[in-house]
Parts: sequence; C-alpha cells; structure tokens
Amino acid sequence: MGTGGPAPPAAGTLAHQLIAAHLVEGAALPGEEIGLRVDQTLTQDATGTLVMEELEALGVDRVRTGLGVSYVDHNILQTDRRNAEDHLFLRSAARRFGLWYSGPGNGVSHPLHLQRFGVPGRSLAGADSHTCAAGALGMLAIGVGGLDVALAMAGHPLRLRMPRIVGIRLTGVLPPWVGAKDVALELLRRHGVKGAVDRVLEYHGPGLAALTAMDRHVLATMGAELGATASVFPADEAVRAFLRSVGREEDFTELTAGPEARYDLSEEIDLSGLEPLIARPSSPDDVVPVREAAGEPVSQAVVGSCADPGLRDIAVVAALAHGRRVAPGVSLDINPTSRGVLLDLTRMSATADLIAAGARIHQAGCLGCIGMGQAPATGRNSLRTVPRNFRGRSGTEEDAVWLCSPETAAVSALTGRITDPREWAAETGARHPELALPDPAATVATLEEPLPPDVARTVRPERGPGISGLPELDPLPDTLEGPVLLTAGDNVSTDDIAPAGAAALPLRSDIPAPAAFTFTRIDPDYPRRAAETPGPHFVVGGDNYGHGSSREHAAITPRHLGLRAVLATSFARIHRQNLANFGILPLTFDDPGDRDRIAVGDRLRLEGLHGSLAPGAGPVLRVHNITRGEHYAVHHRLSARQCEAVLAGGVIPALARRTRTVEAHSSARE
Ligand code: MIC
Ligand code: SF4
Repeated sequence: MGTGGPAPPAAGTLAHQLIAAHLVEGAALPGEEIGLRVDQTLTQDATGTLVMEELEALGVDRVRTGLGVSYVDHNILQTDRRNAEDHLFLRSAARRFGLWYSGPGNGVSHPLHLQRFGVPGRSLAGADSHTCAAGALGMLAIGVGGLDVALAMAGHPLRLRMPRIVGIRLTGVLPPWVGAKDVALELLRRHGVKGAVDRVLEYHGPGLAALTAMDRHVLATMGAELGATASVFPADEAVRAFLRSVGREEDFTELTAGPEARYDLSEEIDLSGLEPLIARPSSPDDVVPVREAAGEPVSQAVVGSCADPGLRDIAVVAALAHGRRVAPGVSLDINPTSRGVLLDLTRMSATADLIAAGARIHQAGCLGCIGMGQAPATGRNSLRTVPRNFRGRSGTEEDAVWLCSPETAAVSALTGRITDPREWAAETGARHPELALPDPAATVATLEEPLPPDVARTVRPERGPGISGLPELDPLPDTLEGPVLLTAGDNVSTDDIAPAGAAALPLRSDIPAPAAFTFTRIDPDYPRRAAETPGPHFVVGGDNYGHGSSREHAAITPRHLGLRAVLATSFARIHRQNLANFGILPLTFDDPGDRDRIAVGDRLRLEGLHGSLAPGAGPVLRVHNITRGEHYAVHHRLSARQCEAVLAGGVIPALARRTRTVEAHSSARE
C-alpha cells in the first residue's frame, strides 16, 4: 500500500501514541508480538455466547476491564426457541460477570458503543471484526476472536503482532452525491481485501475537517474489509461535536499525531476527485464507478448497517424518497442501526416519508447484512450499504449483492436500475438533500448496568438446552498424518468456512450443530467426509485465508470435525490467531507454487512437531506428501505463547496446564 517513505522508522503517529499508552509487553516494532492493556470490551450475541462460556472455563468471577458490554444485534429473528434462549443466557451471564447488557432492538453494537461508551484514547477489544469502527473517535479499537476478548476480560493483555502504520492523507472536499462509503470503496479499489493486513490505517490531513464522526465511522468500519488491524482518526472538533451531541462532551480529549509524525507507508486521497463507486458481486474490492454498472436491473436495496451507521445515512434515503415511489418490483429494506436512529427518523417525519414511498421498515440490528432475513432472489441484484458481499452471505447461495452508498442505493431503488445519483439529479433536477438533523436521542437504548459484585455472584447463567459448552480440545500429537479434505483458492472468507445466515446462526451455541455447515459453500460434502475420516485431516488454501469476520466458529467447527493444520500462502490476521487459539496449526508455504501440487485425498505427514514448536526452535517445518512422494517447506508465524497453545490443543487447555504446573510446584514445596 503506498510508496513508503525513506529510511527513518515510523514514529509519532497517533497510532504509535495509542499503542505506547497501552503497551504492557514487547517492543512496538513491526512484526513483533506486543501485549496491550484493554480498557473496554465488546461482544455481540453471535460470538458472545461462546465468550461467556470461555469466561466460565477461565474461572473468571468478574470482568477485570474497566468496562465490558454484551450486545444483542445479530440473532434477532426468533423463528424458534434458540435465539430467545441465547438472549436469556447472555443477559444472565452479563449480570453474573459484571457486564453491561444491550438487548435485542437497541441496534448494532458499533454505533451504539460509540454513542454511549466511546472515549478518545481508550483501547477497545471486540469479538466482532468491525470493532475498528471506534477508531472514528480516536480510540485504539481492535476486532479479535472471542477467546482473545475473554482473556482480556480475565485481565490478560491483548496480544497481537505490531502492525505497520499507514498514513492516509485526505485533501479536498467530497462533491455532492459522493459520501464516506465512496472513500472506503476507493481504498478497496486501490488495495483489495488484503491490502491492509497487519496494518493500521491512520487518517489525517485537511480533508478530515468536513467529515463528521459518523462519516469517519463508515471509513473506520470498512478498514476491516481491507484486513486492517485498526483504523485511527484524530480526536478533533468533529469528535468533540459528536460527544457533545450525545451529552458526553466531558469525555472529549484532543488527540492528534505529533507534528513530526512519520508513517511506515503513506498515501493521499483527493476527496474532490471522487465519484460514486460500487462493488460488484461478490467481493468488496471488485469496485467500479457506478456509471459503469448503470442500467442493471435492481430487485432489492438494503440500507442500514455498521457501514452506514448515522442518522444521516438513512435520513438521506428518506429525503430522496420524499414524494416519490420505490420502483415497482423493488424491495427497499431499511434497517435503522439503532433504536435512537429509528426514533430520530420518526421525530423528523422521515419514517413517514419512507413508508409512503413504499419502503419496508425493520427493527434496529444487523438483519440482512448477515443473512438474518431479507435474503434476495437467486441471481437478482441486491444493492446494499453493508460492508461485505461474500457470495451466499445474504442467505441466498447464488446471490448478486453489490455494495454502495445510501445515495446510490436510494436512487437505484427509485428508478429500478443501478443509477449514478449525479445522472439522476441532472435528469430530475433533484438537489442533494440538505438535512436538518435533530439532536440525537442518545439515551433511548435500553441498556442494563452491571450488577454490584455481591449481587452478581448470586446470579446463575440461564443455560438453555441449545447451549452445549465448549468442545474438548486434545493436545497436538508429535506426528500429524491424515488426508487433505479440501483445497481452496485465494480469499477464502470466514463466511465460506462457517456460514452465518438464518439457518446456521441460531445454532452457534451448540458446536456440533453448526459444524454441519462447515465449508459447505466451497464443498457441500466436506462435513460428511470429515465425519467419516478417523484421526486428523488437513485443508489447503491460498492467499488471505480466513478473511472477513472474527467468528471463532471458523476455527472451532472444523476443529470439531478433525482439522489440525491449514496450509496456505497467507492468512488473515484474526483467523490465524483464532486457529492457534483452538489448536490448529496455521502453516504458510515457503514456495507459494507448492499449494497447487497438493490435491484433495493426498495424505500428508508432519513429524516431530513437539520439537519444532518448542521454545527456541525455528519457524520452519517440512510437510511430507506421502501420496506424491514430495516434501514442502512451510513455516509458522506463531509466537512462543501461540506455539504453547497449539501444542496443548488450544489456549484454554494451555492455561489449565500452566495452572496445574503451578499447583504441583507449590504442593511439592509444602
Ligand atoms: C460479520 O459482519 O461478519 C459479523 C457477523 O458481524 C462477524 C461476527 C460473527 O460472525 O458473529 C464479524 O464481523 O466479526
Ligand atoms: Fe452487523 Fe453487518 Fe456490521 Fe457485522 S457487518 S456487525 S453483521 S451490521
């Protein structure tokens, strides 16, 4: 990404300041493992039930971070008892462990968190890949797997590889009909879905002045689509104005990069030169100007998610729809991101405009973004303002989901064809709406405060029959031998590995049940073959393996089916860590060409693993392809701590082993 600057090491950036303020382990040198103090945590229901089980497994009595919030925003369609029982479990576990609880109907975690709890300079670890959204307020906000969040709640540092810091200088002013989503799509057009792996995207420059905190939320959220570790914005007047608007100006602290800030890599975006952009099906980085896609018939438009979180993002749709009708045959689905946004839309009569125009208004939450309802018809174009459009994520296998701004989605819903809003404005004489937004109704979320410790201790988490507990994790054998059960290309997403959607998501608290969906987007027969294979097996992938969400189900469900090592040409950050956390070896080919030499059914063998992963051993291993009589050099990029976890079968057994060792030593001394 970018051309990079000359020799002196990066320093003085806001990201460096935030990292230095939270560094408790390691040195902040790119690639080194560092440990960060975590001030706040966030979980959501689809990842959160496991986090609560992990807290129990770790023996946590009460969370040790300053603030933890458990949100319910994903699994809010209640087509049977499961989701409602998960909500009961989450609420009771929040009460037990000293967490805030945000129940169904309050809205998507990320904008809610910014409004209610966001504080410049604080660190946030969240069990959702879009936790990076809070970077919009000058926070150090990092999405990780649920177990890493549970560990942070238990008082452990958040461990990750020190990223490189990319400075993105914004200049100019966005033209009418071009919004923050188009800036994010421009970055995806330039760099692709792995363009920022192990990097922090730090925004600066004069172009920031006209971007509100919610515009920045859009950009910060979409950092996850580039694979970034975090997105960072300065805490400036726009952030002060946001905090004032939600009644918390006292939480504002000004934070900016130092005058001598040096970035590892730099680039510039002239906002004035941007035009409306759209990502074609089915990858967020297949981006073209809207005018190139113009004329394609539209069957659905879905607006509302953590990638268009602000009141303005939906109010603009209402203003464009005012006095007009959605084109016949088009479904315009509106998902207000929070209860507050829904109330504000109603107070400003925007809800009435949307209803009169023929839009369908839904409850606040993730909904269609994660395939919880709103599944489109096969092959019919669905324009969405959400961050991701991986194939099948909408709930329809052969879907055709495009990603665009609320303006493009609204105008296209009105015309029934993909339409460049500027062209439409030229034809109709419409102007970009000037929105008079009410002061936000920030306090309408029905949040429940943590209970005091003595009361919390009396609460028993309410565990329904669909909450089955964590799987047993056995240690890694010294020799791993088994067949390759799946080979895949580049950019395998966690949606490919552990599909979400209305069928699979409600099963998430009962690991054997979602395991039946594992890899079915790539090969419907994988779960059967895995179940019939005695002993361990392997999976082979390409570049950026496991990108997308933070769901640790993408590690746990294949592990449950016997997966013990993934060989790929590169890995996405969160998934690599999730694999190690659950005792699966993530191995990278030294020669990327070797990947194509391996076929499904080949028998592979890795020997002497206990020595290879022992402290001080190098990162190189040799894989023997018994079927072809070949050997491949591979390496791991695991820290000593991660090697220990993989050897023990996962982080939880590794910690249990440590505790046993300490206890054995102390009883020997007695
Ligand atoms: C997503 O957008 O993919 C999700 C659903 O929010 C996930 C979390 C999950 O799978 O539960 C994420 O982004 O981490
Ligand atoms: Fe929810 Fe979609 Fe945002 Fe994930 S990306 S948190 S599913 S709105």
